[in-house]
Parts: sequence; structure tokens; C-alpha cells
Amino acid sequence: MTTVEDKATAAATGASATERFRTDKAVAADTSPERASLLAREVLEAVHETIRKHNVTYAEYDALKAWLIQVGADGEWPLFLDVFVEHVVEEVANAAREGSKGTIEGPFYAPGAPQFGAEGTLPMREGEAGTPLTFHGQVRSVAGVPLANSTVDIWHCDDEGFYAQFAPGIPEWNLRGVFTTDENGNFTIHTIRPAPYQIPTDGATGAIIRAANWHAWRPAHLHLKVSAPEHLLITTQLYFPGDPHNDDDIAAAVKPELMLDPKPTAGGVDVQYDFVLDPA
Ligand code: MBD
Ligand code: FE
Repeated sequence: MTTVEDKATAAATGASATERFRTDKAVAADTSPERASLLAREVLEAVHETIRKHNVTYAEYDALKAWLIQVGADGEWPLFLDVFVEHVVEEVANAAREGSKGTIEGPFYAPGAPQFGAEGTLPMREGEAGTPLTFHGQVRSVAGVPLANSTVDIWHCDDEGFYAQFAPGIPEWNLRGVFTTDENGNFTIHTIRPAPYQIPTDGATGAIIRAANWHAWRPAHLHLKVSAPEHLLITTQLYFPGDPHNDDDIAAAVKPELMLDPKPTAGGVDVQYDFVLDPA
């Protein structure tokens, strides 16, 4: 069997994620010099303190330099940061929200997926492997008002853990699509159940995971961006009960509110999940 390790190389996924970030996301923050100084100083002080506390050696300092160089060479800064840092940025950014929980976006979103109405089937290959999954729900405001014409943008990996546009050989928009809710705020998405995901282990991110004897797994998940006019966009993920990595996600992005309640059907599995959006 071909494993995720063999196919999802750092070269393939890292370079694509870096390219994607440069195209879609690289905007400057309006951080003042005072705030930049404060943030940089406190991060550096935390590094200094770690070196003192653990008597870090010159060999370890040089290993760190080599590793940082390799993260860039592998294009893995988006992967590394989204796996190990983004969850705290998301926690801080969304702490005041009353609606549905969000979680990290991760490095594999691609804007501009094919559009559907309120119900449709995600683009997939002929005979796409995996258990058929029907995912339906409603988008509402925190006041309980159904939100017609909301956008439900969904992306997820295939039955082997690969994302279109980030692993080689998959059609561009495979398992990615944008739905629009009907007059009652409802949507229905036909797809397949994604597999658990192992981050590429042959690059710099994999090297630190190996060096520390950690594991590289994320539990199976659906990624979503849900938005409506005059409401705050939610970026979130939904998870399946029973996944062995729900309790030790390498990216620390699982929350109890994000757990689905799958119901077996004749041909597959049915899940319902509603999204509640905060006012803008
Ligand atoms: C993923 O699929 C993902 O969701 C995150 C957060 C990091 C790496 C791969
Ligand atoms: Fe993911």
C-alpha cells in the first residue's frame, strides 16, 4: 500500500502552501513600532530564557539554525505555523464571539472553488474512494433568524488524506465547493468522508516531530468558511467521534463543540451541523 508518507511530500505540499499564501494572504499588519518592539522583545526573551533554563549548547544552536533554514527551503512555514501556532491566534481572535465556534484554517484553503446552490455534490473523481457522506444544516444569526444566501465554503482531503492543489495528481477542485443557503438558511452537501490526515514527514516539520518523538496526525476533519452579509465569517472544522486523534491532534484544533454526530444511512453516513453567526 502507498502511504501518506510516500506521496504527500514536503516538496509538493510545502511549496504549494507557500505559493498559495503569497498569492492570497500576504497582507501587511498595521502594527505600530511600539507594539512591534514589545512583541519581538517578549518572543526573544522567551527564547533567551529557554536557553538559560536548559543550558542549550552551541551544537543545539547550530541545529536550530540549520532547521530554520530547512523550513524555508521546504516551503513549510505555512504548514509549521498553522500546525503549531495558529490555534492560539484563533483563540484570541474569536474569544468574544457568541455564535458557533471556529478553529484554525490551516494551510490548504483555496479560494474560488466551484459554486453550487443550496444542495449539490462536491467535485470528485469517477469512483472517488470513501464512505458517501451527506452533510446538511442551517445557517442562523445569534438571534435565531435563518440566514438565506449564506455562503458555505467547504474543503477536505480525500480517503487517503490528500488535498487537491497540495498533493500531486488530484483534479484542481476535487472535494472543494461553495454552497449558498436557501430561503430557510439550509444547505445539503454530498461528498465522501475524509480520512485522518498525517502531515508530511519528509520535510523540516516532520524532522522536528521525529526528533521530539511526537506523532504527525490530525483527526479526520471537514474544513469550512461560513459567511453571510452583515455577519462575521466563521472559519471552522468539524470532526468525527471515535477518531483516535481527536484527543491529541498535532494542530490542537479540536473543540468539543466541533464534534459531529454521524448517523449511518443505507449507502453511507449522514451528518447535520448548524452554524450560528455573530453580527458584524
Ligand atoms: C491540515 O489538513 C490541516 O487542517 C492543518 C491545520 C495543518 C496541516 C494539514
Ligand atoms: Fe486539514
